[in-house]
Amino acid sequence: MAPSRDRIAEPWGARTPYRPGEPWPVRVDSFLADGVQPADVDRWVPAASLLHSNGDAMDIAVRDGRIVGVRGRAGDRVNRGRLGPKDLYGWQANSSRDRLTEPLVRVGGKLVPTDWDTAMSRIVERTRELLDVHGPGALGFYTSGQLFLEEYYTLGVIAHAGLGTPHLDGNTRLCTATAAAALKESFGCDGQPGSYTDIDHADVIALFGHNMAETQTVLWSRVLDRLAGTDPPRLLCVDPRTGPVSRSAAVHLAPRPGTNLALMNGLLHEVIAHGWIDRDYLHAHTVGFDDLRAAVASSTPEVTETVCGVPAEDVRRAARLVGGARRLLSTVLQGFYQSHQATAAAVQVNNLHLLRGMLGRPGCGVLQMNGQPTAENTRECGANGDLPGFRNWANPTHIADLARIWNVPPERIPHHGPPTHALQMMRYAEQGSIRMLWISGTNPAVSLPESARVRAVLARPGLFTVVQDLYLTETAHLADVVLPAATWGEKTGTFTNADRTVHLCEKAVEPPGQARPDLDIFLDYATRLDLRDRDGGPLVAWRDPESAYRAWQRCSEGRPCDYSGLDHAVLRERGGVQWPLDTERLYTDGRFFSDPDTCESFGRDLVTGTPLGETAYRALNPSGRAIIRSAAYAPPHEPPDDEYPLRLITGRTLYHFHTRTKTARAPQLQAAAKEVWVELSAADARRLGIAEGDMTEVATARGTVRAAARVTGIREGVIFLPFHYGYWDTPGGDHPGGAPRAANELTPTDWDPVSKQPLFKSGAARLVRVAPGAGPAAAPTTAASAPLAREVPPTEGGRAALVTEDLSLRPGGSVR
Ligand SMILES: Nc1nc2c(c(=O)[nH]1)N[C@H]1C(S)=C(S)[C@@H](COP(=O)(O)OP(=O)(O)OC[C@H]3O[C@@H](n4cnc5c(=O)[nH]c(N)nc54)[C@H](O)[C@@H]3O)O[C@H]1N2
Ligand SMILES: Nc1nc2c(c(=O)[nH]1)N[C@H]1C(S)=C(S)[C@@H](COP(=O)(O)OP(=O)(O)OC[C@H]3O[C@@H](n4cnc5c(=O)[nH]c(N)nc54)[C@H](O)[C@@H]3O)O[C@H]1N2
Ligand SMILES: [Mo]
Repeated sequence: MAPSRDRIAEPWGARTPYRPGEPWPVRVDSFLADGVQPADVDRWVPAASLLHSNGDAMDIAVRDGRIVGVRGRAGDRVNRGRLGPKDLYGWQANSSRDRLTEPLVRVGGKLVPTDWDTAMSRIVERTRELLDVHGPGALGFYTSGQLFLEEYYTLGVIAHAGLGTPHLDGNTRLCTATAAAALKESFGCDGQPGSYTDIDHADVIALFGHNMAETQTVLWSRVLDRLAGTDPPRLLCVDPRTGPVSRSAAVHLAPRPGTNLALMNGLLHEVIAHGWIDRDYLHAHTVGFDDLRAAVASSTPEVTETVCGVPAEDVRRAARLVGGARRLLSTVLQGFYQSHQATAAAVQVNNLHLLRGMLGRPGCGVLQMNGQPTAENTRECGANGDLPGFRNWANPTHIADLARIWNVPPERIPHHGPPTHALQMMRYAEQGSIRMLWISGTNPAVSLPESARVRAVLARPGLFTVVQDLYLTETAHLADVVLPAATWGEKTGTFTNADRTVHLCEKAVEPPGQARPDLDIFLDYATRLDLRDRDGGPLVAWRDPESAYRAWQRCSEGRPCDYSGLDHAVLRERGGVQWPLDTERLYTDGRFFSDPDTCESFGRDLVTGTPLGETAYRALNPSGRAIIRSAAYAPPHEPPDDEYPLRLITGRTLYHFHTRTKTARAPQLQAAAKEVWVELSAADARRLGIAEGDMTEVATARGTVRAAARVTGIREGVIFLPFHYGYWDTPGGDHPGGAPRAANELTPTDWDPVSKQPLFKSGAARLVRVAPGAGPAAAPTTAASAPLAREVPPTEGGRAALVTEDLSLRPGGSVR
């Protein structure tokens, strides 16, 4: 019998140490429902995880037509059998009794059950009416980073080629818009340069605003296994909080929130001043170095200390670490992306690699991370507003190419300006020009900034809202039509993780009641609208996941994200495979997708976000080099003052996913982090007279939230709120007395000018104690929310959370 382990208490499982350049050993994690033995399982159905962007390959255990557990796939390049806590326990949410099983429509102010025909007819009638009277600009679509590639591609074709509306975006705007923008600015095109296998080779790994231990637990296990082996890498952690990442780091920089660009400029200043740069690489493969050198000339460690609140000596140590690396891997995530100079700061990480000539070789990679599982596909397929295949809306040849593939007139495809971003769509809905908003796979009433305003917009009588979800969420509650969707395990589709690994995720069981796959819903809409191409044929000519995928393969062919070699048969046989077929790393030859005729974007001004245009781009970069873009630091928009003296940041905990619609319905996960808390430093706790567990009120200019205090190692002057806890009861049933607890009651409507990603990680706040606590806060003790106080009981899952970890298998030995 393989050993078992409580993976709530020990989220990263057993160590399997390895040395640089060795393959990561296999460890197969599995978790089956109570009383079910492996021999009881009828079928194992191949899938991959949909609760983060790591793309962990797994098989779903099916018994009597029901999901009864999961097991990691040993042979897969991404996880080699490992699964994280959300993967292991999260599937239980599928069979929650409160799944939506029939469509709902609003009648006399109330949502009442109906049939599909009635619900779809309402949507189609409203669409036609709006098209006739107001044109396509009255229609908006707000989708997700959690559906499948086939679904995004279909929705994108409907919106762009069928209806002709520019108002299509994903919640990826809140998530990975900056990753895409930073890649476009530096390399001319989206597309992840690095590979997860860079962890196997790197001697220095730098994490910029990325709490990998909690948000990509399996990737963090890979790092831990390198750290436990011979010749371990050294880590740089840039995060105002402490946690497993900072504790494992050789250097931890805890900057003031919102000063990332100043910090990066300081690091680059040191790297350049010490000549830790690869002149040959710079000369052969880049443009813009002189501008960068000038831009960071005054960013000495002392200046950096003043702005960022990080000791000058630590800046020097960090610069020595990255400047002396032989194989440097960097990862970037929300600590950088959800800030006011997000793209400008993320681009400096790319610059660090360009300066050092560290790209396209084993161990030398940048991972401008994704967050959501399928965010990559939202971007590739153009459901984030961009055009599919990373095509450039400002390049008429790209538009003509798409028009040919879709067989529509080029003028049908909206391309007269940048696509409408999510917060702008909300603004149009508020002003009344968007009159129908179709929301799929996202819960904006909780996840968009300034919740009070979002609720008001979604509830506006003039706005017809469609919500397509699994549950009656806070958002669905405000809808005019609610469509019950099938989800992971109940439908087949393809998706791509943060390192370009594509997985086929197959249907294991039937969806509950009348719930339907998102693909079927979009196809039904296209059919009912009778969308046609220019020869009168059906615009959307595919009928199922397989034919939708083939259509996407044709659309992506010849573009950087070329799926043409990745047939379903290949994915079935091999598990995870990277695009383009078997390309471990992009840019191995120092050639980029940045040639003016190829590139996805002609670039933007990093300070204002203004598109720079083709002429300027051709002059700057005529021949496909990487672009070194620089920018001066500017202070955050809402600095602390007397009334709001603290800096509020928001984010995640290991056990929950976003608005918890799935994780609150998985008992082990919900029990591990039952209720909202606020993290503060010991110094602030003393000053404010707050003790562990005390009930506090957090206030900003937007609103207030009640949360129990957790005193942690966070930077003084900074407080942290997890954003998982909605304003409305979920089956967790744990909302205390109706006091607001959602982080986004507090956040501002504001965004990075280049990527248009909202600023969830800055803002001024006040914290006061309102009542003594009845015990410690319900915050996990295992990671960044670990208490300073020793008497807090550790977070454990007990018997119900025991997971089998099999270390006896070899890669290939257990693939299905
Ligand atoms: N457990 C779990 N895993 C998840 C998710 C989840 O909800 N739960 N969601 C997935 C998704 S969609 C995403 S986008 C990713 C997000 O993954 P991460 O980006 O790792 O998660 P966050 O908690 O949003 O933010 C990361 C860190 O940024 C730090 N930070 C805040 N402000 C600043 C700043 O100004 N500068 C710097 N340098 N750091 C700062 C915070 O202290 C925090 O530790 O996680 C994915 N994985
Ligand atoms: N304050 C603050 N706010 C944030 C962030 C932060 O760090 N701080 N992070 C931002 C980030 S990075 C992200 S990614 C967003 C996430 O924000 P959301 O996307 O709003 O959060 P989720 O809870 O994942 O919502 C996904 C919804 O889709 C449903 N769903 C799941 N699977 C399917 C399916 O197959 N089909 C359909 N139709 N529906 C499905 C779920 O039930 C759920 O209601 O939040 C953002 N908001
Ligand atoms: Mo995200």
